Amino acid sequence: MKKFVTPPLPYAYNALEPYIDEETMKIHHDKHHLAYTTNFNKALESHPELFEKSAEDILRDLASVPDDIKMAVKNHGGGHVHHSFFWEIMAPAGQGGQAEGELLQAINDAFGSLAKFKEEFTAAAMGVFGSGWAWLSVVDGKLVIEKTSNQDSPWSLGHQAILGIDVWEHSYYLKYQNRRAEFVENFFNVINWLKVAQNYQATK
Ligand code: MN3
Repeated sequence: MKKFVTPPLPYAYNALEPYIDEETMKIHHDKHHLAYTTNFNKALESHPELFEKSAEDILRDLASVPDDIKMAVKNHGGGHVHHSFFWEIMAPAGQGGQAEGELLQAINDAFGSLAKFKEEFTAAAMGVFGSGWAWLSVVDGKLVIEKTSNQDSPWSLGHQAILGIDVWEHSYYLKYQNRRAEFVENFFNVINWLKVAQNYQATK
């Protein structure tokens, strides 16, 4: 039977230093993400036909997931999909390129400027109460910033996330303790804009 696997990081654990530290990346990927994937698989064991779908498609059609596993799929399937996505939209500082071309145009159209986008995205990330994510998503062809709690998913809303930041404390606490603002500020140094641009093109 097919099972979902935790994809390896596309760079070394220490590749995002000094902005995101090696120890955090190890625990975040090897422990937290792995636990989501393991528990997602466990939840699906009683309904193995769901292994035929992609994890993203399962989240997109959460309504059709049987009630007895719906909550586990939402939490752990969400955790698995979100983290797989998150590793990809980051890159070592200086290697992720810049927002440019059509993506930059869309950001300017939606938010006025890249600086304004950064401001609004930061406010959203800071505004997540407790654990959750802030996202840059395409909704009805337009870029929007949104927040989700826990592992609730833009995929389940029919939205197409192109960038996201994990603001669960496990994402930053070792290095930044309670200073989420500093973590969010530093996250901008490791955004993989090349990947975000690909994600944006894929929504068309
Ligand atoms: Mn996380």
